[in-house]
Amino acid sequence: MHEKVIEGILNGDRRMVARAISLIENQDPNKNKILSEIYPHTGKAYVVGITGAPGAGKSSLVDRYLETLRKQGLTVGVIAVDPTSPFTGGAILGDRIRMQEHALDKDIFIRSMGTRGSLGGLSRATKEAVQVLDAAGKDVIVIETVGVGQSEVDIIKYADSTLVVMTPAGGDSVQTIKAGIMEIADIFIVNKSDLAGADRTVSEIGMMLDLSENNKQWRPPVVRTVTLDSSGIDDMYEAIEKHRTFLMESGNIEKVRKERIRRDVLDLIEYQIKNTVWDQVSGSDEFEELVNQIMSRENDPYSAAAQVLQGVNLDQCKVF
Ligand SMILES: Nc1nc2c(ncn2[C@@H]2O[C@H](COP(=O)(O)OP(=O)(O)O)[C@@H](O)[C@H]2O)c(=O)[nH]1
Ligand SMILES: [Mg+2]
Repeated sequence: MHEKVIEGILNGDRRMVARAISLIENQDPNKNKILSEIYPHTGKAYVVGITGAPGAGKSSLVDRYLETLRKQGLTVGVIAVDPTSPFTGGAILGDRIRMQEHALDKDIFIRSMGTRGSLGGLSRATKEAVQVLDAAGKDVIVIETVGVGQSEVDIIKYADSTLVVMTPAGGDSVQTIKAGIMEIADIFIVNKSDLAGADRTVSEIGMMLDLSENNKQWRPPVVRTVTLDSSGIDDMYEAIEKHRTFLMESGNIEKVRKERIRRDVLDLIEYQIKNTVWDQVSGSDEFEELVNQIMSRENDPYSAAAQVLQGVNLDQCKVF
C-alpha cells in the first residue's frame, strides 16, 4: 500500500498527499517508511512560518500571499495548525471563501491540522506534513500557527523565514507578546494598519529591536499590511525574499538546516526509546510494586529509575 502513496507523493498527486498526511496524523505504522523513502526528494521547498495571536489576520495574510506567489507561477502548500481545533482537513481555512477558491487551484494544497493527542505530537506531525509537501514538489510551504505556547514555537522552528503578526495596540500590545515568540521573528508584520495605533505598534517593535542583542546580522524589518485592500502585501513578499537571500548568502541556511537535522534524528531516537520504555515498564506489576515502595519510602524514584533502566530491553526499539 505504501508504495502507491510514495509514488503519488512524488508525482504531486494531491489525493496521495492528503492520504499521507492522514497517515501521519494517525501515527500509522507505515508513515516512517514513507517519510524515509521520500526524504531524498525533500529540501527544495522554502518554508515560511506565520504566527501571531488569534484574529491578528494570519489566514487573511496567507490568503493574499498565495495570490502573490501564484502570480509568479509558484506552487504552494499551506498547513494551518490550530491546537485549539479538533478539526482536520481544511475546517479552519475552508470556511473562508477566498481560501476555498485557492483550494480549487491544483497547484495549491491547503490542510488544517488540529490536535490529536499531545501538542508535541502536533509539532512532529506538522514537520512531517511539510516533508510530504516538499517531496510533492511545492515551491513554497506556509505554516500558519496560533502564537500561544511552546508547541507553536517548536513548530515554527521548521520555517526558514518566520513572520510574527501584530496588530495596532489593543489586546496584543508588544509587551504582552511572549518573549519566545519575539525571538523567533525574522520579519514583523503590523497587520490591520488601517486601524488607529499602527504607528505606535511599529515604533514599539522598533524600540524592542533596538534593545535586542541578537539582530546584529539580520534586523527584522517591520512591515505594515492591510489585507482588506492588499496594501503592504508586496512589501511583505519582498521582505521574505530579502530574508531568504540573506540566509543563502550568509550561509546561515545551511547552519540552520543542519541543526534541524541534528535535532530531528535525536528526536526520533528519543521518541522511540521513550515508547519502548513506556511499553515495557508502565502498567507492569513490577513497576506498580516499585511505585508502592516509593510511596511508603522504602524506595526512592532515583534508585527505582536506575533499577528499571538496567532491565530495559532496547532490542525491540525500532523506527520502522
Ligand atoms: N481592519 C482590518 N481587519 C482585518 C485585516 N486583516 C484581517 N482582518 C480581519 O480580522 C479577522 C481575523 O482574521 P483572520 O485572518 O481569520 O485571523 P487569524 O485568526 O490570525 O488567522 C477577520 O474578521 C478579518 O476580516 C486588516 O488588514 N484590517
Ligand atoms: Mg487563521
